[in-house]
Amino acid sequence: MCSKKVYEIVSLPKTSIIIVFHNEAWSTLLRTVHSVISQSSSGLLEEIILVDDASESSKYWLGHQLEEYVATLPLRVIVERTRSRKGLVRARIQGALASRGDVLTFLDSHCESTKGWLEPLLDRISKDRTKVVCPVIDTISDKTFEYIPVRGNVPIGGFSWYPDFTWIDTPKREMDRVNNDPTEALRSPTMAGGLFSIERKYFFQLGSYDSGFKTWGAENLELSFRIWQCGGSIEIVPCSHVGHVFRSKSPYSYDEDPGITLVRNTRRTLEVWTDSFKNIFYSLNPQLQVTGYGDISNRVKLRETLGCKSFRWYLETVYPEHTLPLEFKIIGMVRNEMSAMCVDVFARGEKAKGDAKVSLFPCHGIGMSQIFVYNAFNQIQHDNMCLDAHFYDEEVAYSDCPRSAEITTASWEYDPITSTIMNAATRKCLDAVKSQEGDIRFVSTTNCNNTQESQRWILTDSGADERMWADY
Ligand code: UD2
Ligand code: MN
Repeated sequence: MCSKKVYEIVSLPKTSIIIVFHNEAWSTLLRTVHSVISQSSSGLLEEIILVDDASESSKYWLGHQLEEYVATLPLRVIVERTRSRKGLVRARIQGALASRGDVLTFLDSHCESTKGWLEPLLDRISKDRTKVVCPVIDTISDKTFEYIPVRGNVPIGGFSWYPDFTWIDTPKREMDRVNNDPTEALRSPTMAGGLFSIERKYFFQLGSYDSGFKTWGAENLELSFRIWQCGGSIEIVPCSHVGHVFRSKSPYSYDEDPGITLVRNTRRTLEVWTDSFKNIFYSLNPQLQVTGYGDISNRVKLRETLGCKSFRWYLETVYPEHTLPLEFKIIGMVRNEMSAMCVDVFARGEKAKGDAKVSLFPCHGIGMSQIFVYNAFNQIQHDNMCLDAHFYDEEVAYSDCPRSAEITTASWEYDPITSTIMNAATRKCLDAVKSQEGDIRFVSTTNCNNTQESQRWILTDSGADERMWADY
C-alpha cells in the first residue's frame, strides 16, 4: 500500500540530514551516510551534516580520513566538530545551526535508511509545519548487523514511571481515527528521540533543545512534551522506515556517573514541563530527588513565551493511556514480614515459564523496581504491570493492568490488621514460597491461613502524602 502512494517531489521541502556521533565505527557511520544518499529521491536532500562530538584520537578514522572521504561523495557533506565533548543535545544544536535546509532530519550514526523513506515524512511537514514526524524504527542486529523490519502493527511512543521512553500498542482510539488504514501517520505521545524530521524554523521557534542537558538521555521526552504542549504534534509515519543498531549496553565514557547525568536531564524535563505532576514521578522514583538540576529559568521563560498548555492537558488529550496513578491508596513496597524481602520487578525467578513470574528481593528502600501502587481499583501495580493470580494454579505473574474496577484475578483485598492480601477473584492469599535452594524467592497464592507468617505482608507507605493527585 505504501509503494502505491504518489508524492509530488518538486513540491516537497528539502532536508538537511544531521548525524551526531561520538566514537562511532567507520562501517556503521558510512552505512548511515551511504544509505541516506542512495535511498533518498534526488531533489529532497539539501546536505548531510556530520557532527563529531569530540571522538577520541584512537578512533583515527574520524579525523582527516573522514573529511577526505566525504569530499568524494556526490552531495554536500559537512563535518562539524565540537571543541570538547558536548553530549548529543549540544552537538545536535551545533549541527542545526550549521544547516540550511527547510527541514532538519536527525539520525543516529548507526542507521540504514530505506527506499522512499523521505517522501512520506516531508509530505506531512509540507501540509502542516508544526508536525514533527518519525519513521518506523526497524532493528539492525548488533551481533550480525542484519536488517530486521518491524512486523505487524506499528507501535507508538509512551513513557514509563521512571520516566523513560517506551513503546506502547497503538490504542484503538488512534486506529479508529485513521479508519484502520495501516499507511496513515499515527499520532504519538512521545518519540524515541533519535530519528525525526522537523521544519528548521519551527525547531528554533520551539526552543531547539535545552543546552543544560549533558551527554545522553531524556531529551526525547523533553522534546516530546514541549512539542505537544506548545501546539505541535508528533507522528510516526508507517510508510517511512529506517533501521537502527540497538546496542545492549552504553559504549560511552561520561564525565560523571551516568546515572547522575540521566537524573539531571530527567529532572530538567519534569521541572519545566510536568507542573505538579512532577511530585508523582518523585514519589514513584524517590531517587530522582537526590540530584540537583541546575538553572532552568530560561526554559521556564520559554514555556511562558510560547504560551504552552499544561501537563494535565497533555495527559488527558494526548496520552490518556499513561500509567501514572492519579488516584491511589498506598504507594510503597510490598514487603513480606517473615523474610524482609520485597516484591521486585527486576527479580525474576528461575522457575518462571517466560519471565513474567513475580519474585522477591531483599528490600532496599530506594524505590525503583520495588515501588508498587495499591491503586484505586485494588490492583497492585508497577507501571503498566499488575500482580495477577490464576484459578488453575498457584502462580502469580505480571500482566497488563485492567483499567477498571471490575473484580478480576488482578484485584486484591489488603487487610492491614491481619496483614494478608487476598485475591478478590480466587479468594486465595498472597504467599512467599521457598525455592528449591530454600531461600524465599517466589510469590504465589495459597489457601488463606492468617497464622501462617509467609502470608503476612506490609504495604509500606513511602510517605507520599497525597492520596489523590486529581486536583493538580
Ligand atoms: C535513544 C535515541 C537517541 C537519543 C537517546 C536518548 C533512537 C534510535 N535513539 O538512544 O537518539 O534520543 O535515546 O538520549 O531513538 N552521541 C554523541 N555524544 C554523546 C553521546 C552520544 O554525539 O556524548 C551520539 C551517538 O553517537 C549517537 C546519538 O548521539 O549517534 C544517540 O546516542 P545513542 O545511539 O547512544 O542513543 P540510543 O540509540 O541508545
Ligand atoms: Mn542509537
